Amino acid sequence: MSKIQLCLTLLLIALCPNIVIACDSLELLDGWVKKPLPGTKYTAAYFSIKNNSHGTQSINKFSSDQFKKVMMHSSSTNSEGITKMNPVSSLMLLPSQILEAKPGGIHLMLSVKNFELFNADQLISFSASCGKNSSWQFSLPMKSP
Ligand SMILES: [Cu+2]
Repeated sequence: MSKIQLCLTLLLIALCPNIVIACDSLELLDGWVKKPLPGTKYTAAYFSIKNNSHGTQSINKFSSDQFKKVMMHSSSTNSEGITKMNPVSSLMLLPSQILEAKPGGIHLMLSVKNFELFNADQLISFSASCGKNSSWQFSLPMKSP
């Protein structure tokens, strides 16, 4: 690639607002983890995340050492009032968008290792992955439901 071609390519990347880039500029506004009840295998985490960048951000995985598994789910209620949860493969945030994960909607489903390990107000560390070599760490407090 010539120098001019390289410059043009870089310029194009800089000018294009909808290119998906790394996990940059994600800001946690709020969030919490529901303290698992004794004997339960799953609990959930909720949050508000803002994309402060000029590019679209896409989170394709969450993980936490304090849980066996972290899954992205969305809940929906049909016309008969039955609520179903479906796996979500990625969460997309447009520039300046605030993504709200809340009860009855998008949430993180957490598979519990041992409920006795948790105390109320304990901080749970998460890592969000936005593609190759790009991750973002944040923590959420645990609260009793
Ligand atoms: Cu779920």
